[in-house]
Amino acid sequence: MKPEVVLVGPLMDSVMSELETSYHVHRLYDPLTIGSINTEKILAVVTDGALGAGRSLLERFPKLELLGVFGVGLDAVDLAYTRHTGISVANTPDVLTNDVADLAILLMLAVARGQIVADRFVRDGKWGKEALPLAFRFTGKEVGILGLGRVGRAVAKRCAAFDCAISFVDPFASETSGLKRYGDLREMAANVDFLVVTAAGGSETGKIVDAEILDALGPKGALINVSRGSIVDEQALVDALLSGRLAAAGLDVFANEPCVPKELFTMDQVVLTPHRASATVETREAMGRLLLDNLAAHFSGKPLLTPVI
Ligand code: 8YV
Repeated sequence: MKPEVVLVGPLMDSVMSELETSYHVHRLYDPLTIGSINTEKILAVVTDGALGAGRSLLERFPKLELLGVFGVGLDAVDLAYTRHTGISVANTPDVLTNDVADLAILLMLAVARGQIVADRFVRDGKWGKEALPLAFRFTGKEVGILGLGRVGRAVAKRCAAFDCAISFVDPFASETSGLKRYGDLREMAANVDFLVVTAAGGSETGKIVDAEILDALGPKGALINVSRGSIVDEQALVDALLSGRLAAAGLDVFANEPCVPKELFTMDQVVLTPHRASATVETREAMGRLLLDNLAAHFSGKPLLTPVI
């Protein structure tokens, strides 16, 4: 008999078909079948980084053994509950690191070089008729990284190739290979051109990038966020951009996805992407493989490949 698994939200087709080959899959998001789930039989829940799994969801399945997360972020997972009840948790770290760091670089370059405006200028037929304002250089700029985990380090490595001066804030980082450490986020923000948010989301980092930090980053500074919208006070960000107290922003994540503050839509100094940092074919396939391999390991009595402790 196939183990019974609940899926919190849809996954890519290739993962879905392999999942359905090995498991009896119940879709929590399908109103037609949701009522027929025998909660006593569910042994695993599969979710993603954005949807996570809160206590009210996990509590519905008394025999739950495993939570598989298609993503690295665990801020939407009730880890206190999983630890307390002995539910194993596996996520998909490492395989997405490079793509997330690539997007951070893309956003910095797009912001500095005015890429979105330049593209629109050509498409609108303005080339040869109007002047396009000069952009700004990225090479050699000061980049401050908030959160020197896997993604933060990958961003630092890429910035080094652009001859940037790199600093970071991360009280837990050891082995920082010559990067400049700041103990205080405000102080770092005041000394960099780009503040890149790569810290994990969650209660400890909620809105730590607030009006004071944005003011320190200042009218020549840009905020880049590829981690979680919850880390930034979004209203303070909108206000700072509107008033020119902050120069620009490149944002992949938002406080209340998929809702984006509408004020940002008309700002040429802002580049927006819809939480797509890991959304490449290669990375999403690798994330799917890791998720499936973790499930297979669990149900064959082997250790998880990427357990969350
Ligand atoms: C994914 C993410 O977009 O890994 C994470 O924590 O937020 C992203 O990689 C997400 O898990 C898929 O919805």
